[in-house]
Amino acid sequence: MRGALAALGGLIAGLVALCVAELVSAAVRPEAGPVTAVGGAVIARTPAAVKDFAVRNFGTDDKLVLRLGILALLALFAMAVGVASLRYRGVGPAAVLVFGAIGALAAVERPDGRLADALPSVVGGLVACGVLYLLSGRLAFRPSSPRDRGRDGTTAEPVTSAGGFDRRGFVVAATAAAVASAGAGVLGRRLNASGAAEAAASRRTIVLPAPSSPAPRTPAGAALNVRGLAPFTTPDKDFYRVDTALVVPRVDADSWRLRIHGQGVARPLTVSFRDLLQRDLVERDITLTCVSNEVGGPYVGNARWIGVPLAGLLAEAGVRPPSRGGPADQLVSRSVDGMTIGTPVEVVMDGRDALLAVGMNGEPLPFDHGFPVRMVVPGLYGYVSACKWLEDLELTTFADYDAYWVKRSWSREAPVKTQSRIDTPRPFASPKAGPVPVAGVAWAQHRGIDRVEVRVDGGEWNRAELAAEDSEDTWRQWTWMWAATSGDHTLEVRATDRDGDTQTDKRAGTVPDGATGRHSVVVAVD
Ligand SMILES: Nc1nc2c(c(=O)[nH]1)N[C@H]1C(S)=C(S)[C@@H](COP(=O)(O)O)O[C@H]1N2
Ligand SMILES: [Mo]
Repeated sequence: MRGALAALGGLIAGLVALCVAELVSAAVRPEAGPVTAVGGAVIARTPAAVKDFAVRNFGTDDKLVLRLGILALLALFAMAVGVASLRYRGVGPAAVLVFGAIGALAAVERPDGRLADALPSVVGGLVACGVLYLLSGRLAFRPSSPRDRGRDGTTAEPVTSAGGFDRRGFVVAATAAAVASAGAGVLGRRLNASGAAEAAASRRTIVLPAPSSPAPRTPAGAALNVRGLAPFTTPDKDFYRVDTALVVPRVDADSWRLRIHGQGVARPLTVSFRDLLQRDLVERDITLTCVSNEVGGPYVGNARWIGVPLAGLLAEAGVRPPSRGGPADQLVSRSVDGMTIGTPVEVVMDGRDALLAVGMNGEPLPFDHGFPVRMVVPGLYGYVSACKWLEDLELTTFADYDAYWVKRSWSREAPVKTQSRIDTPRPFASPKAGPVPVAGVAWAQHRGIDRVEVRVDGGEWNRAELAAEDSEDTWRQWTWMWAATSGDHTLEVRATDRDGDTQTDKRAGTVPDGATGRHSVVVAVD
């Protein structure tokens, strides 16, 4: 009984710590909360292969899994600490302080951490420390006191394993602590949500001006009508999301600024969101791909972006690419949450539609996809080009600086590899014998897709029918009518890009610069 109450006391102290920290984080910033901070520290230390595993197996849920994992561990520790402090009253508070210190360190050492970020964990830890001390005091055996004695001087309650401590006092104190901390937690949540609400309001008031260079009209034949095939334009809600942010940054567009500075920047610039909207905007269809996309995987999507051409802005700042004598070969984009992404200056300025995007599929960027401003560079994987929640552009060199992912075993430069995917039939589908449409997408951004071929059971390659090309920066749908015979069959696809390079069949993992190999699907025809 006493042990169970002690464990409960530990749990309540843990709850107090988290709720108080949530409240304090509302005054500092949501990202400084201990669970978020520790989660961030775990993410920052995760080896590329494990992170890739998490992205693959939990997808966008990987962050929820991490959060729940941290909470479960914390709950276990809290109960153990509660029990331990029965015997040694100092253990509990000491352990709570250690946890507080871990949270505080994790918050401060975030890429954009400040000293104030330690506050949520420190205050939460201190309050929890006091609560645990109080609770474990109620559970200590008390020497008999006059209040416990009957009128005749004998003890009213014999001191047994179930008694002899202040059970009622424990229950009262524990309940009070739980209720008060829950109140603090709810208030903290509310306050954190209201900061987000302001950002959401700033997003709602934005009216994107008409682009001075609209996207060329998508050819009628660019979208095939085959059931099960990914749509040519990926709706925002279905667009994959890959990032390290445990709390999606909610930036207020009204106070947002972008700084452009660094080596060879003759005229450093600071621009506001309004400044950006007053410039000539271009609108382009561009397919974005993640380097963590396995062969056949889902981390690729095509959207219609609106933005400011990056090359023009850099030229205004006096930047010259290396081929014209500029000293900087790397453009480092930095986000409000401290992410750093390095892109070759030469590529950004070679004439392709490298954008500071402000709109996605006709709307301001969704928060998940980088509101208010992100980069999009056709032909490069997202981790070397597509910085979301952008706030700083620094011109430097690859020799001088390694960006976030490069420090974690990914390549410095990473053009998108030519790839193709079978969307239908699905793996292990069982279509009826006869004509079965096989269809999917293929991409080789900034080179373009030249042809797609399909084969069955390792036989002859058959030319698939390609949808009309929208641009060389977008994926292309393809379809092939298969005369399916009953039995188990393997369908396999390969694409060839405009450089004449056909996808290799050599399997390679995603680390360090993107997966290779051919997508295949096994089906059981009826
Ligand atoms: N700030 C920030 N930007 C980021 C990332 C990130 O973790 N943080 N991830 C990059 C990666 S790896 C990819 S593939 C793209 C994904 O963009 P999306 O989530 O809008 O699809 O964003 C890039 N930009
Ligand atoms: Mo990525």
